[in-house]
Amino acid sequence: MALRAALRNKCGLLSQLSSCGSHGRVCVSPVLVTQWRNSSTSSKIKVDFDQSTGVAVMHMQSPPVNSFSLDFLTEFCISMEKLEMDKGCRGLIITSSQPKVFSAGLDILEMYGKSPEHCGEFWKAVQEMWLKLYSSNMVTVAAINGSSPAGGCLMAMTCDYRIMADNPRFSIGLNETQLGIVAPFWFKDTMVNTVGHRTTEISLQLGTLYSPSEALKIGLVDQLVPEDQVLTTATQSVTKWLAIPDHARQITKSMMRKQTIDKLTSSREADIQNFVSFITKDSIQKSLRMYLEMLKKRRG
Ligand code: CO8
Repeated sequence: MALRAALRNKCGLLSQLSSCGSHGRVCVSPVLVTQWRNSSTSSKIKVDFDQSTGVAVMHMQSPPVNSFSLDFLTEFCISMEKLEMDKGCRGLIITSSQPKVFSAGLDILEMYGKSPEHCGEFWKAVQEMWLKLYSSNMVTVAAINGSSPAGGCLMAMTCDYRIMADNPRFSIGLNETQLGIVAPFWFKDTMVNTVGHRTTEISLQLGTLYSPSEALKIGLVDQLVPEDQVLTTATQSVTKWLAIPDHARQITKSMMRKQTIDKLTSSREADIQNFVSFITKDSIQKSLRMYLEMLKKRRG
């Protein structure tokens, strides 16, 4: 709790600082920027920033499966704000330090057996993660070096470009219906923007998890490479994207994404209320319990 409060205060400070720029670029104290240079480690996220290339690599390091807990999401948002404020940082690669898993998506334990107030706070943090990443001025590349179901897939789709390890054991997709829950409209919109309406319609209803080669075929990921080349290929891709003048690329990105972003920003509170009333229903709590038991059994 203390960690969260501290992180929230920092986040608030950074939000205030970040409000004075146009197109998301900001006026910020050089002291803060200098402190951030090179590398930063919090408990769940490690960021390495290469000043010579202007590219930061964010390593998710929250064992066992990089699930998005409230603390994880808070740390993620703080890291994003810091990077966004640093004019020298133009590109971001997101990857995992965990073997075999990019991210297992939302932490189910944050939605199971929790108070409505907690669920509301959690959902606000999920929204914030998506808003920060989808509207980022940086070139964002997901280096998907493991399985990436549900919220993990959302995070990858929210980046500009996706490179996945070509390992048939890994899977990616929005599998929410398999848990008995429903992906909210902005998850759906992000997938429609990535793979089109028809594919999203089928894949969301069935809760399909795709193998890397299937994901490439439907355009859910852009490139497959051997596992040990995911990060180097991501670095090469960012370099290519950074050859385009920032302002032209950023305005183009904003033009493509603004409508989808505005839809959530104009209805954030209602979306939180919807989530809370849905997730706290007895029937949904029962589905989550069964799913958690299934995960445990599968392990045993
Ligand atoms: N949340 C919490 N704990 C999890 C999660 C999760 N999402 N995923 C796995 N775990 C736990 C497991 O229960 C297990 O715990 P324990 O060690 O206590 O037994 C531990 O992590 C390790 O898991 P596995 O043994 O399964 O690890 P593997 O490496 O074999 O497999 C996978 C990794 C493939 C990621 C696998 O764990 C998996 O499939 N996890 C479930 C992923 C999933 O279905 N996530 C959905 C989350 S919901 C979401 O993101 C969007 C919700 C939108 C809400 C809409 C509501 C209106």
